Amino acid sequence: MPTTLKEFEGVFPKLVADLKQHAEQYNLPTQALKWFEESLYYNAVGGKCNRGLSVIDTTQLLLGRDLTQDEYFHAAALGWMIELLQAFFLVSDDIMDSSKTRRGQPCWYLKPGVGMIAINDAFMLESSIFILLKKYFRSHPAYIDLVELFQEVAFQTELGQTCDLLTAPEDNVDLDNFSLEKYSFIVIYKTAYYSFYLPVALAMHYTGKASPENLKQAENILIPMGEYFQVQDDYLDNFADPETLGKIGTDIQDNKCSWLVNQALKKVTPEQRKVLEENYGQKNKECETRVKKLFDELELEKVYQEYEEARVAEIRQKIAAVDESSGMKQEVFAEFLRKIYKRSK
Ligand code: DMA
Ligand code: MG
Ligand code: MG
Ligand code: MG
Repeated sequence: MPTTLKEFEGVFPKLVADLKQHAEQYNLPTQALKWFEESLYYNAVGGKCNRGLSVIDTTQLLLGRDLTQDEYFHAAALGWMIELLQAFFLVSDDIMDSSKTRRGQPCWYLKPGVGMIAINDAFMLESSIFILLKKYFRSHPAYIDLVELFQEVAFQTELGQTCDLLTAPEDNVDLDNFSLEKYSFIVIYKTAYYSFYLPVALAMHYTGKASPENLKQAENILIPMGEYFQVQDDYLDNFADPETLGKIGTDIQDNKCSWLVNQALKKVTPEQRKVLEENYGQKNKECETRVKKLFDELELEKVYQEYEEARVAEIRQKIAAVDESSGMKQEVFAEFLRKIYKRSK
């Protein structure tokens, strides 16, 4: 049975207490300690936690049995470390994307009294990962692999964010700059590694099943799954109800090389392309509305639904071809796919 969000969230207060205790050794002022705690709860909790939950589910599937209390805690701790990594990325991503809301509340940097302190808070969220890793995994045989994995995946994500931002200059809208090749690079790096490969790879290291072959096999399935997930994110940015999604879309105004604009460019007439040239990437509500209207005219919703079915069929085929003799389990990937298929938030 997959674990529940409630059970997973039940572990977080213990980890916050650990982090506070670690900080307290430096006798920092109470105000700073409270600030750190508030940032941890505000930024790491309140999402779907698919990444964190997947570490636990994968650990259970790889061991082929229920987890002991101690194993559950350790798998959950690794899961929360991904959620902390995600919090670090989201706090900074929302500043860079000029977003307004996240998980149904104001973005952290927009909270009164926070502002650009959020940048330092993002760094603290990242550092928290390594404090917890050391506390709970220092004597685990895979300790150094776990540390290196977090460091490498963080670097990969930052590379993706670099390309995401560089293909979306604020002052220069040039549709020729976009392409599906660039898009694919951006989303594999900014999203797929940390959201899909990382949870499964962590569970593989934790359970001692991280042979190079198993890791490669996992990567071959999880990277396409992560690409599909970011296509969903781009689709929802424009087509979802912000109430349900918990965030207000920014991709059109931000001039992003999103999946939708790339699909639009494949279908536009010269006149429609002109509309896109004049209205995409403008920090202006009317221009945004005009682009949204064009996306409707081009029936991008339908294009998306076709993409979704084709992509999911492909991923299912890859899953069915996984050789289980080396200890890998098809269900690891099937369960992950189930969590995101046809998601609306
Ligand atoms: C998400 O890209 C990537 C990272 C590393 C946070 P995004 O800006 O499309 O995410 P969101 O739509 O959640 O702001
Ligand atoms: Mg964003
Ligand atoms: Mg972004
Ligand atoms: Mg997005």
